[in-house]
Amino acid sequence: MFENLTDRFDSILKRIKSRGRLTEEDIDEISRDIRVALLEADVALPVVQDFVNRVKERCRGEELSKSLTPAQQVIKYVNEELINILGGSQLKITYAPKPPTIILLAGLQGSGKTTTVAKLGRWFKQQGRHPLLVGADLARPAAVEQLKVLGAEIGVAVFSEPTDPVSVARKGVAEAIRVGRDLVIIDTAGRLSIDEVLMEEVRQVSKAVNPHYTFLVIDAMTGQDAVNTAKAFHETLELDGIILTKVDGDARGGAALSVKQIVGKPIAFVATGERVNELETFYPDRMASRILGMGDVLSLIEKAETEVDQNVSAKALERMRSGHFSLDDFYDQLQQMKKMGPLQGLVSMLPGMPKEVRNANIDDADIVRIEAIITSMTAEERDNPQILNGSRRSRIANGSGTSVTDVNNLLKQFNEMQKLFKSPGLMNQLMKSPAMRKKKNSSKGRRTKR
Ligand SMILES: Nc1nc2c(ncn2[C@@H]2O[C@H](COP(=O)(O)OP(=O)(O)OP(=O)(O)O)[C@@H](O)[C@H]2O)c(=O)[nH]1
Ligand SMILES: [Mg+2]
Repeated sequence: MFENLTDRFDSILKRIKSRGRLTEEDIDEISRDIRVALLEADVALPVVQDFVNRVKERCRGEELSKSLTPAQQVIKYVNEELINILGGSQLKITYAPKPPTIILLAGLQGSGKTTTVAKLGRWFKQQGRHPLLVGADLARPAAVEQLKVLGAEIGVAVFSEPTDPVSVARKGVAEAIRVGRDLVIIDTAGRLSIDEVLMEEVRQVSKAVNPHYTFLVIDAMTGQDAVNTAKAFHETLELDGIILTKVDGDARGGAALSVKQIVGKPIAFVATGERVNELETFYPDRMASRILGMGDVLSLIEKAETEVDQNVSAKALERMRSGHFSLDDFYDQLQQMKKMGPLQGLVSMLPGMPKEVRNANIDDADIVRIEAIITSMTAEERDNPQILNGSRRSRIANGSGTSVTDVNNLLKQFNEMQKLFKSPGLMNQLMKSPAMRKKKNSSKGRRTKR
């Protein structure tokens, strides 16, 4: 999701990266570009207008912070406004003090309700809950069967009976109480469009069981239409949140970016594929970072300032600059990076990374492997990786429980990194960050004293 938008923001921000200060014309240009980018992503017009106006106002209104470059400043605003339109903070589920917690799912035909009921069942099960799935979609003969198959796959019981939806829902809740299940997830019939009869049905179901959470399931690929649907449903049902499905097939992300502001309800979960494990809790801030791709340099800097040992970083930076960045330094950096939390996406926080690198995933398992490889080398090898011939490489692979391919890949990556460090652009960017400026000044101070 959001690939197109990420690329657009990338090019907007690249253009202003080298500017010393932003003129009125710069701000107009940025606003225009952001507007086009959001419209292309199929974001609802009022949302776009609000967004652009707010970013513009902030660019104009505020004294440029001394510690940030104009580009970083713009990124900061865009990032904050993105988080804002994505819903601010994450929706947290609170369980009913008197179980079961009742969850009702509604949505258009084919939006992914039944699949999502099962995904949620699995998700809640992982949270230590004991769900019961209730099949109250009696409009389509195969619907209950579909839910039963999914229920069996995730090991969660399914209740249904061939009566009517209201009675199934009611009995489902009673059944949960009877067998000691603390959570009920109700699947309802799909509506082709906003159909009064079916709307009335789901309203009746809702009235009968009085759910703690009502989620609307919408298909991200339907973009603006999805948002209009959501609005109509909200008028009938009082939604608590949105579950956005099929984001795996949506490169634009317009629905995700519009729905909170238009409907007033946040996205609670996103479904990223057909399989039962493809459901994620929705975090507005993480999503904003993902959208900005390179844009998360700011929190990287913030994190680096608070969590990273500045002496180690400064030392590594000096070594990068001098062209002697060894695998020991690399290892130190990994340790620093680990302090900053989940590594996923850390690369994407770095400015100026090519798209391919940005989209590559580094996960924690990779890091464990890299650490094992580096610690299996001798000091000499770490300092001077060029001496790593075939037999040394296979010894290291054996010692670290990895393969020669893993070792080769690491060395290749390391070489690329070294090349990158030698490029003046990146070094300038890093040296401009507040952390490094502070460092430079203090070392200057020491030098004059001496
Ligand atoms: N790629 C992708 N496909 C999905 C996702 N969620 C559901 N699907 C697919 O979308 C189709 C419809 O899903 P269902 O769960 O049956 O949708 P529904 O809303 O229950 O449909 P009705 O009961 O007919 O209204 C199925 O083929 C699912 O496998 C998703 O996140 N990504
Ligand atoms: Mg269904």
